Parts: sequence; structure tokens; C-alpha cells
Amino acid sequence: MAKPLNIGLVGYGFMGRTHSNAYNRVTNFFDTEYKPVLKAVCARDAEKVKGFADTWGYQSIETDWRKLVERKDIDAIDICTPNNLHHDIAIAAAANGKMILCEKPLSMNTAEGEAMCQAVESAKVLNTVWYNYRRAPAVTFAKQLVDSGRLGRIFHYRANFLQDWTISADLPQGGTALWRLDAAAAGSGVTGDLLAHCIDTAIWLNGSMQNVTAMTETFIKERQHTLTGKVEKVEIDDACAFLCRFDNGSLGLFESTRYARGHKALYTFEINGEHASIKWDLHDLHRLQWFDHKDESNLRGWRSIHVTDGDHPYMNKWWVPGLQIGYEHTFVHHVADFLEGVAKGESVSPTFRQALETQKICDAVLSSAKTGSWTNVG
Ligand code: SOE
Repeated sequence: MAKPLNIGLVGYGFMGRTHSNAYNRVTNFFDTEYKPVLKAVCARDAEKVKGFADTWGYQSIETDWRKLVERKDIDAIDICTPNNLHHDIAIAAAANGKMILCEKPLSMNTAEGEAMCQAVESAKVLNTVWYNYRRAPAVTFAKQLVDSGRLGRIFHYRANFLQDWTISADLPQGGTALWRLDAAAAGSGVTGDLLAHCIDTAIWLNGSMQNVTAMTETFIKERQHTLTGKVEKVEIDDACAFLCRFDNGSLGLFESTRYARGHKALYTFEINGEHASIKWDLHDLHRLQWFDHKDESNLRGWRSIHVTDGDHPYMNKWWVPGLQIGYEHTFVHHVADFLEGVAKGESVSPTFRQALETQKICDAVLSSAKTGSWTNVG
């Protein structure tokens, strides 16, 4: 019989649903020593949070996160709130000895993130940040290929995260679902929301970055604010592009926007090495593109690997070879790894400290966009 791990979730938006789904499904597929128990969900609106609790199977509700983090029957706090609450909730949860799973990005900025790292490290509580794309089997497989050295020396790393949902000038900022457009709640725009994913994957696959040079743009300068009802200045970046130099000497090129008409969530990355190249695309997330210069010259070409076989990462837990899985499974994998970490008493990657590196890069990118100069990372 698996041991219970009592979860207290704060926030019930899109991410609250992806995490709750993962907690509910994980032990159907993964044989873990611990089983998540959905003890409580917390949000300000009692009626709505009750509805969420009923839908997903939470045993109780809270309307004040301070009460939730103090509850003796909670083992782990899952933070799914807008970014401006991550810091306070994490610090209080750590002070109460809770394990913490925090949505990305870790924090509003490096200073907050550093304080959060110190809090979990001095309280010695297990911690992780939900950079979920690391656990798409094709991305984990890319990591195995890079680590095996098969690509040889890496020359280039290229990533995009393109969306198109904020093009309309009539879209307001702030409030439920639209807090991502409000700098006071989100900290930044596409840099913290989308490029943070690209950066997390990049430093995982290709190592640390030394310095960056960036440009940002806010195409729609004013929007109605849902909370105040007034037309207010938009302070987030709608688009951001940056160049960087990695510690291993390779060059990086990153672009993100919410103004690429036709693209809903096109996250792609490509790595070019001396012997081989890799490409991945979130719209086709169960495939990894692989080009190997060692192939016979007349047979050389890009292979499209269907990452669904039993010897591909995580895939022996799901259906049979050839049958693919999708987006929500990345969260199930994160929970499965987290539970394995709990059994061993270890935090799983990315830990708060590892996610702080992404935060530092985001800060360097935003600072470089302001000054127009190359900026060293933290
Ligand atoms: C924004 O639209 C968003 O939902 C991000 O917040 C998520 O992190 C990303 O995975 C998909 O897009």
C-alpha cells in the first residue's frame, strides 16, 4: 500500500488543472512508494474553489493560503498562483516545513528567487519548479543523446516560443486568466512566461550561459485593466529576442512573441553539433528529429524518430510501442519523479536553485533590452 503524500494546491487556473490531473493519474501508471492525496485546494472565491475541489477530488477547501500552509495535514504545497505570490507562499510554506512544487517562473525576479532558495535550503524541504517540457519523452531523449556525446562539440542552440493570443488591442490586462499581461502580477511578459521554458531546456541540454544581448517590444502600449476598469500602460514585453554565448562556446538565438499570427504554442529548439543535429517541436512533441553525419553519405538525411518505444524515456509506463502520449503527460512524469525523490529524500530537477539560473538569465535579458548592451548573467 503506497504511503500518502498530502497535497495542498494554491490556485486553480490552467496550471491547477494540469497538476491536479497529474496527481490523479500518476499512480495508475507509475509504481511509486508515495501516492498523492488531494487534501485541500485554496483560492479566494469560496464558491469557485468548491466547484474545482468537487471536479478534481480535493477533500477540502481554504480561501486563505496562510491557513493552508499552516495545516498539519498537508505535506506538500503546490503553488499555481500568478507569479507575484510565489515568493510569499513559498517562504511561508518552507517556514512550516512543507515540501514545495512551484509553477514557473520561480519568481518575479532574481532577488525574490534567491530569498526563496535560501528559505527552502535552510528549512531543508524538498522543492521543484514545474518546467514541464523537460519531461516530454522526446526532450528527455534529446538530453540523453547530448549527454552521450554523440553530437560532439556544440556550435549552435536555437529556440522559439511563438503564440498569437494577444494581438487584439481590445483584450484587457489583469485579473483572472489575463494576469499574464499585467506586469504587477506576472513580472514580465513573454520573457518570464515563454522564454523561461526555452531557457530552462537550453541550460539543461547545453549548460550555462555567460552573457546575452536582447531586444523587447510592447506592441500594444495601453489596455483596459480588468481590476481597475481604467485604460492603463502595458508594462510587459509582448515580444523578446536575444542572442547569447554559452559556457561551452556555442552561440544561442532565442525568440518569443505573442504576435506570431497562426502560432498557438509553437515551442521549437534545434541544436547543431559537430557530428549531429537535433530538432524538437511542441506541436509534434512525440517526435525528435535527428541528423547524423556518420550515416553513409548517400543515405544521410533528417530522421523523424517516433519517441514511443519501450526504450524511450518514460514510454514503458504507458501504452504499447507506437502509441503516443501528449502535453498532460509531461506533468504526470514530473509528479512521478517528484514522488521518487520523496522516497529517497531528494529534490528533483529543476530545484529552486537550478530554476534561479533561468531567473537570472531572464533578468539579464530584460536588463540588456533596456540598456541596449551585452549583459553578463547574474
Ligand atoms: C501562456 O499562454 C502559457 O500557458 C504558459 O504560461 C505556459 O507555461 C506554456 O507552457 C504554454 O503557454
